[in-house]
Amino acid sequence: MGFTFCPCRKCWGSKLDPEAQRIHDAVKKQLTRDREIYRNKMKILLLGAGEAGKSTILKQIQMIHGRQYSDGERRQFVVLIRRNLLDAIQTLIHAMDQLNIQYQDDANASLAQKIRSLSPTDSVFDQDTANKTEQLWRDEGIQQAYDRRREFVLSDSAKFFLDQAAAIGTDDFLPDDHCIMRMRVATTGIVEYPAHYRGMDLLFVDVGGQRTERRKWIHAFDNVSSLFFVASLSDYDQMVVEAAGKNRMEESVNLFDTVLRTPYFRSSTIILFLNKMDLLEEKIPHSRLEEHFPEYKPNLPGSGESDYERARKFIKSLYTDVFAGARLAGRDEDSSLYSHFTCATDRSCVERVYYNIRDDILNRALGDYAVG
Ligand SMILES: Nc1nc2c(ncn2[C@@H]2O[C@H](COP(=O)(O)OP(=O)(O)OP(=O)(O)O)[C@@H](O)[C@H]2O)c(=O)[nH]1
Ligand SMILES: [Mg+2]
Repeated sequence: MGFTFCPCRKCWGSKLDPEAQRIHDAVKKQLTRDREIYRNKMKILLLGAGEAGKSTILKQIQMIHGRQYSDGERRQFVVLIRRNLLDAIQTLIHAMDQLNIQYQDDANASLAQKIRSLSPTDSVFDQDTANKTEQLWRDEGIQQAYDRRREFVLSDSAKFFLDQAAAIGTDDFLPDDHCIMRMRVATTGIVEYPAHYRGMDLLFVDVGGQRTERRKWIHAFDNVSSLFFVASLSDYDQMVVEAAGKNRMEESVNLFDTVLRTPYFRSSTIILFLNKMDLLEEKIPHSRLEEHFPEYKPNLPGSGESDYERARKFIKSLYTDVFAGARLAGRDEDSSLYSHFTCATDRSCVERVYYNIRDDILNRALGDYAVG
């Protein structure tokens, strides 16, 4: 039987039988085709649990790449922001019943009845409703319910919108960039955002992080050059929206583990965004991390390290430990994890981190295609 020499450097000098040679040639041909297709393209996939901040980070990245919102687009966002506002106050009204909290003022109790009956799809969120919402938000009872928000599911941007309820109700309200970053619209399906940089076509791919959305993720796993995993630092005392009683941070860490063990990403470099550091800093003095994660040892006074810094380190270690475990269980030795603390609603913070990683991931992708 005639043998030929394999032409690739790895098996230089070894002989292949004709069938192996045929497969080898076909694979090489496919690789060359792929290399041509993807030479100037880079796909960056964002994964993470629901509400971690994936879409917000992407909105910032799009703006860093020059995207600007027109007045027409901003006007379309008004409806969504008013819906966020109505959802926030209705959630608090519902929580008042659940937690058996009384309104400070009887007049506010009847206001609450009116607001409770509004449908989020109605376009009745006018100035009068906005004023009533603001009045209710100032009620002592509603504030008590807000302080107990970890006992129910309330959007992280609720306070931001409730604090400016009356302004949001005015006819000429037009959200600025910061307001757009605080808006909450759960992603459904797979959403792609193209961008260009250094002659490369970048394709950012955003997916929905809620449980029902995750089964669609597989459709976005092909040809990923870089994987961003987004995790919230402040969800240690919150429950999963889709599964009351399940701790959100625990769910996110488990999800990270699953992603790391997915064969598609076994050798991928992972960029971990430990997001919502502003909310962690705000929350840590009031809500004890050790109540939810008993392994966490709070800071001792006089040690020179704040509780916030210590909590950040601890949460980061939950993810890095999982990465180390996945490595032991068969992840590629060369795969790396880079983590960054972020506040996605803060442009300068995302800019700093993104500039830091953009050239790196690009050089790595170019390096990959240079091989062979
Ligand atoms: N304060 C604060 N809010 C944030 C931060 N990141 C995101 N948010 C808010 O958190 C909410 C959820 O953010 P999204 O970007 O929609 O989260 P997501 O990961 O895309 O969620 P899904 O689409 O459901 O998977 C929005 O209201 C954001 O404004 C942050 O760093 N700080
Ligand atoms: Mg999203």
